Amino acid sequence: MSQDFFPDVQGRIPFGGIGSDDPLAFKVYQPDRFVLGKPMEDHLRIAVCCWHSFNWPGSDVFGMGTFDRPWLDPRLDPLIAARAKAEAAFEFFDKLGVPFFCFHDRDVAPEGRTFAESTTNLLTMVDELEAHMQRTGVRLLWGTANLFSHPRYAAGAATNPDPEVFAYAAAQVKTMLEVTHRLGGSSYVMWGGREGYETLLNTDLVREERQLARFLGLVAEHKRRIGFKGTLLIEPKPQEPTKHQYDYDAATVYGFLARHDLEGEYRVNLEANHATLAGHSFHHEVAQAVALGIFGSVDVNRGDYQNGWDTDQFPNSVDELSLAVYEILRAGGLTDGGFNFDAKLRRQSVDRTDLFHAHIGGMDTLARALLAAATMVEQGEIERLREQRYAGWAGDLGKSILAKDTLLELLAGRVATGEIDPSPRSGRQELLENLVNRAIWEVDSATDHGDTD
Ligand code: XUL
Ligand code: CO
Repeated sequence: MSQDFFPDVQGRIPFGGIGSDDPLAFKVYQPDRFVLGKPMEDHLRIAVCCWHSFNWPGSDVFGMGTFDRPWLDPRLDPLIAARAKAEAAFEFFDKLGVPFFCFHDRDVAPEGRTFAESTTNLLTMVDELEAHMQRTGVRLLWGTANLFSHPRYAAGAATNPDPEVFAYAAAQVKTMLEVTHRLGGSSYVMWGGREGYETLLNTDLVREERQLARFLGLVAEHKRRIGFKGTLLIEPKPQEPTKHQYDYDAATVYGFLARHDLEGEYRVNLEANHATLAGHSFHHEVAQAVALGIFGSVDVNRGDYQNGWDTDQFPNSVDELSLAVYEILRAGGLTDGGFNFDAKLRRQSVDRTDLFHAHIGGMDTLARALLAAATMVEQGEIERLREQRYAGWAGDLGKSILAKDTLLELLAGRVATGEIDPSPRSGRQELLENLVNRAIWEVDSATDHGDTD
């Protein structure tokens, strides 16, 4: 008989519609609502993360944990605590009604005194997770190894100056990749937590890049060896905790993959707050990854425009998210990726029920962004204007340039005679921005009237 860790919520969070004043009901998210021919749930593939939501006590660099999390009580035996944590997590996933979860090895099982003991702890807990997954139907979106918390990783994992640390990290990833495979995970994530530097004075950039490439090559090889069919994902981030992280952004990751013959082996897991830390919009990162053919999955959250670190707040801007979701829909939608809430509560949100408020708000925001993006796709006007802007390239001149059928001399000759004499044309940015707003507002009015299609 499992404990009731979330007594404020009895049963599944219901759909209440936009008119509902029940804070514990969805306003927009309806898993089985059809959008562009498939259920909302299959478009969004939402996951809850175990680290922020179940393994973090609400501590920060200035203070201790603030949250009411009985399963994190340090006086408990570590494995009893881990079992209680798994029970709490699955009770939450089930009540929230999400199809997926994500975890690091260290989120679900305590680190032992030796590697062998850590692995035994992990495999014991994987048995428990498997039973919870079977009981609730909640699936694994992705697994990952924590290669950044333990002091051995202070100078990085794959990029560590000590090859023994490389080997230790390799052993940890091997185990977690196999665990992810066993649990039927859709993909496997590599976030290079400390794969970067604190000072260039002690750093050999050439060596560290080679080490990282070798590590990723070994992981790809092991994936094939064990027959794991999921996608390997690199999660870009420009800095924090290191001063500079090598997987800076989607374009940097792509260049790295191309340089090391790893194209086709990895895609990216893009996180909204990592994009903004890199000086990009999340929209930019998604569009860039799609353009490079490496878009994979999303860690959905938001940053704070007034400060420069990874605040990992729950997303609440439909305006921003609908642009990113629009790019994903244009690219054909998510395949084995998903939207993982890599987001955490504020430290003052001490009640366990705050976890529900945070996820319900995030899921409603995502659902509305999906409806707005689907409206933009259905109306087709933005796409039509984009295509029209490049129409010249479908003509003889454009075709001959791209077909390498011309020379600078020939082009110059036609310009010199006045045959080619271009005139400026509007980029129509404001018109396009208005079309986006119209789509967002149309969603408002549909949901205002309690439409549940
Ligand atoms: C850290 C971060 C990680 C990865 C998984 O910024 O996003 O939680 O998502 O290791
Ligand atoms: Co993340």
